[in-house]
Amino acid sequence: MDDGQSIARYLIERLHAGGVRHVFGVPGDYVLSFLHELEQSPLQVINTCDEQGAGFAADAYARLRGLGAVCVTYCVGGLKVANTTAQAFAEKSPVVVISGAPGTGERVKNPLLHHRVRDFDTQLKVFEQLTVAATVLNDPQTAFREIDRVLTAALRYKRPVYIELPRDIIGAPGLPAHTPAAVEEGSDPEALREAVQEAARMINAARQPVLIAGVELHRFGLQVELVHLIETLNMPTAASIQSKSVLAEQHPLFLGIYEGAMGYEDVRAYVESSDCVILLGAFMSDIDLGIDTARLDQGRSISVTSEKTSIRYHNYDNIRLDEFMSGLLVAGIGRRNPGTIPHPAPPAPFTAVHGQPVTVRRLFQRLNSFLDDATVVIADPGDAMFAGVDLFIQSRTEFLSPAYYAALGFAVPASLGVQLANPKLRPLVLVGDGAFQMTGMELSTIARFKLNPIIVVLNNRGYGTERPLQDGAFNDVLLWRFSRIPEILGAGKGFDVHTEDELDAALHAARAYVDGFSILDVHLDPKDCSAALQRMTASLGKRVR
Ligand SMILES: Cc1ncc(C[n+]2csc(CCOP(=O)(O)OP(=O)(O)O)c2C)c(N)n1
Ligand SMILES: [Mg+2]
Repeated sequence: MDDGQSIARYLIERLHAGGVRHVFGVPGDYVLSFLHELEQSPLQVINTCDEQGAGFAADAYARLRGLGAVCVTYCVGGLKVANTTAQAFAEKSPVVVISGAPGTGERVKNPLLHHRVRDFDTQLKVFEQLTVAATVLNDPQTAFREIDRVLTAALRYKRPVYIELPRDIIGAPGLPAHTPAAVEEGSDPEALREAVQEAARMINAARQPVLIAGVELHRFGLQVELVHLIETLNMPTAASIQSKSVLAEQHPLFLGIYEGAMGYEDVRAYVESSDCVILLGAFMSDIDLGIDTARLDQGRSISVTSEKTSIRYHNYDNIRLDEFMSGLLVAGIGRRNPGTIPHPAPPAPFTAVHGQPVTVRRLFQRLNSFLDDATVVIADPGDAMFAGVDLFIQSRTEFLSPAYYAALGFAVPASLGVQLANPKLRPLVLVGDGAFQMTGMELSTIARFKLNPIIVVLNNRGYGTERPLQDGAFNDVLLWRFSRIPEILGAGKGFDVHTEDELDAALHAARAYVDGFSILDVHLDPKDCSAALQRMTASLGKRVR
């Protein structure tokens, strides 16, 4: 590394080393000089219509590539990504939030510089709550070490971090001859050995052990290791809504999605009658637990995440999930013979009925046969997500959804992040009409960068998920002509879909059209919803009223 390298260049170099190739954001005067540095670098700036779109795109990018970055200006931009950063924190997505800021020299005498809220550190304080590590690079002596510290935390915990760049500092050289800090941090070997042995004893003694594969297996890229482990042990395995697609759903050991009484009864019964539930990388949220209907007993559970390991009622420190998994392989666990286990039924073939209005159930039946290995399903947290949970995910198809934090408006900008993270993938975006009205304008960014996701708008004329809980005019939205958005943008193709045969034709045409995005306006009865949403609102409705 060159002596005298600037703080901006070092940050860019470390992002690049972490796998980042695109930085999403919106410019502003406090961050212009950093954006200029980015433009001179191998990283590409993807400027979006709105910062929230940039934040969601970076979140999806990070979920696929292991690190993402969003770059915004001070407060007016930064505070707009507070929500997307909160989601990245809650759902374990390592996004680096980079914000420009007034220069240190500009702050003396405490002037009322534009974009300032209360104090100069107001935005920092907000992001300290939303990230695992936050820093202001206001000292060239410590800047490189600070960059190493926060990036290491993002990779270690798969959570967002915050880096504030006072604009008069970023061109300054950091300490010469700095060596980047190592990221790898192994388990405590004694703790690992004892935890693995205890787990092995418990599994061997169990009548019906079962594994729940959690979202961290996706974030840490441990899917291949998971398959190896369950095939070696012959262990029946469920996923949660958050981790859907972590295991191919046609795998013979796959039980289905476990979500308490919200999911399928045979999966619930199998998991809840187990005397040893092995949770790997699973953070079970209320939605994952079927809004309090799940019955998982800590006294018969082994739970290992990157943050915490517990076996029954006691905890171990400093255990890495990947090392625990490889430990189990050689711990003398007897191969199981689970006999007949629940398994999701493969989708029924779909034949379009001419002139038949599309229903949610039939839409998803049709979408099942649309998925292939190059598809990433991105579901927004309305009925798109609930119905999407019942999609049958074959082999390596990815399913992305903010199933825990559940911020509406994720899916369209996420497709921007996904396709830049991996251009071989073609996103299938499932989004409600309400959610589309929040962030759908990022189609404009998608058009500018010539990407080609297929957007399916579930148009039920409003906030359908809310209607069964408490209906009112506040759940209505204006009926947009979604299929005509390509006319405004001068790009893409639109399809107006009322019937099953129109749906079929539109999906065929969308798949064949690869030069831009497609948007399908799928008209649904406002009272129609998926079976999964009916199960969810039946549980949640009791809480709301
Ligand atoms: C940012 C945000 N605001 C509000 C909510 C609360 N909310 C959850 S579902 C929903 C309705 C979504 O409507 P739409 O996108 O049309 O999907 P639908 O429920 O009709 O399938 C709302 C408002 C939320 N989850 N996120
Ligand atoms: Mg809707």
